[in-house]
Amino acid sequence: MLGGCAWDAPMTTVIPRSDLARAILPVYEIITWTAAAIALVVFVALAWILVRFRAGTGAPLPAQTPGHSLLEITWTIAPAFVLLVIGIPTIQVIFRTQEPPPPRALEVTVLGKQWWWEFRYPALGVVTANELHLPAGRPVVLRLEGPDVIHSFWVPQLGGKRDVVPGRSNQIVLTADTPGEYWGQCAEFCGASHARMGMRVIVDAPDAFDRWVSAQRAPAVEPAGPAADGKTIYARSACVGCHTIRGLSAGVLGPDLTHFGSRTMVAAGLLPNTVENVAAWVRNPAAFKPGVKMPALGLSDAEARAVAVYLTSLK
Ligand code: HEC
Ligand SMILES: [Cu+2]
Repeated sequence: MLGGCAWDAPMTTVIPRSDLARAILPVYEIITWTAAAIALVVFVALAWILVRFRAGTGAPLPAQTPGHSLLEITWTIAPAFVLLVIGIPTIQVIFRTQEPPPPRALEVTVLGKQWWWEFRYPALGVVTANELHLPAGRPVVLRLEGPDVIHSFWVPQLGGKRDVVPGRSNQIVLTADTPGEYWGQCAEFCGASHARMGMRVIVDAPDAFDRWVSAQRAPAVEPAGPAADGKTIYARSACVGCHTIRGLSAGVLGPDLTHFGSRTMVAAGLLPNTVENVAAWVRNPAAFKPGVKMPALGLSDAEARAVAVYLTSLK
């Protein structure tokens, strides 16, 4: 209960920041308060019965009541009433959360992979990973797909979780309303590093979103100075088989790194995107994520650092 009272809680469900989350919140409140009221009645009654009817050892069997119509009717009707109170708003909101996207909705394909997220904007020609940018005030439809196992897309302040099922396309339709940064997390156990499959959603004001899109569409910057050495090392290492940097490599097993330096975090919300963290990650990814699908490639500290300087320069 004390944990629930934390004020600085980026994964709160009770401060909604999208139309979808605002639609779901009242159901959560109704269920919480109904359950709290019932728990109060049950525990007070239990405590009272325990104290009032306490009998020592050897006390005779109390009077037995075989069948009591009034009691039985009451405890049938009361729960049915509770189910109605919970069920009616729940069903209304379930239909609300399944609405088809409006025609002007921005489409984003969300791919859940062990243990990171890929975001593709087919109409904009943008591919990125782990940080989803959305324009405030515009409806979006997130098409959830996955190549490996079942994951679940969950950004509490933007709405309820929804499973990402291989071979199926689930979708979430929402309009984020407040620019800001929101934390998300895979919410369906998907293997060793499930707990480290986080993400960030960055909701931008519309003009900031347009600027982000043009920056993402631009080709990767040409590095100068130490970053140029990093590029050479990257280009001759196995990195190119798994990662895309447009104009340089076209791997698809790992995140697109064309604009890696524009992301705030490394490895699905795990570490701040600094040269030190990227170098440490490239040296030994498994130290950060058990079971990770990126091997350690035996780069020296100096090589890893040069690669990190290069990658973080790709704004
Ligand atoms: C066998 C495929 C493979 C190879 C080879 C590989 N990677 Fe990766 N890489 C991945 C995968 C998969 C991830 C996602 C890991 C995760 O977050 O769970 C990843 C993640 C990363 C990330 C973090 C990306 C982000 O958005 O957070 C960086 C940076 C990175 N790799 C750099 C490199 C560099 C540099 C090399 C070469 C020295 C390399 N990788 C070689 C598969 C690979
Ligand atoms: Cu998971």
